[in-house]
Amino acid sequence: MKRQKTAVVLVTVMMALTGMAAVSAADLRVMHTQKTKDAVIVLKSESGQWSAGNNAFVLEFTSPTGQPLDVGKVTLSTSMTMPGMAPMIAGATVSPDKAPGRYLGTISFPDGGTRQVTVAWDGPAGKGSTRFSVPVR
Ligand SMILES: [Cu+2]
Repeated sequence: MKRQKTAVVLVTVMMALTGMAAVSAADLRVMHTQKTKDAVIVLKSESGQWSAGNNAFVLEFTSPTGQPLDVGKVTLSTSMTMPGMAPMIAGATVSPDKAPGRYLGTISFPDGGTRQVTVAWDGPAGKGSTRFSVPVR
C-alpha cells in the first residue's frame, strides 16, 4: 500500500517536471515581440507557433533597456472575429515563473485563424496592456 502510494507520488512529480521542461527549455522560439513605452514583451513557445488544441507558452517582460521587469499579475486573452458569428474568445492561464518578468501560460483554441491577443499586467512596474495579433495554425 505504502509502496504504491510512493510510486504514484513519484509519477506525479516526474510528470510535473516533464511538463515544466516543456516550457523552460532554453531553445524556445519567439512567436511575437511587442514593444510598448514601458516594456518589451516576448511571447515564446517550443514550436514557435500556436496550433488548434492545447498550447503552452512563455511570456517574458523586460524594460526598454533589457532588465527583467516584475509586472505582477499578468493576463492574456484572445479574440477572433468570424463572419456571421459572435467573436470567439479564449483566455489563457498565466502564472509567474521563478525568474522575475517570466510567466508560464497555457491556452486552448478550438480552431485555427488569426487571434487578436490582449496582454495586461498590474504590479510593481506599473499597470499596462497591449494588443497584437498571432496566427493559430
Ligand atoms: Cu474561430
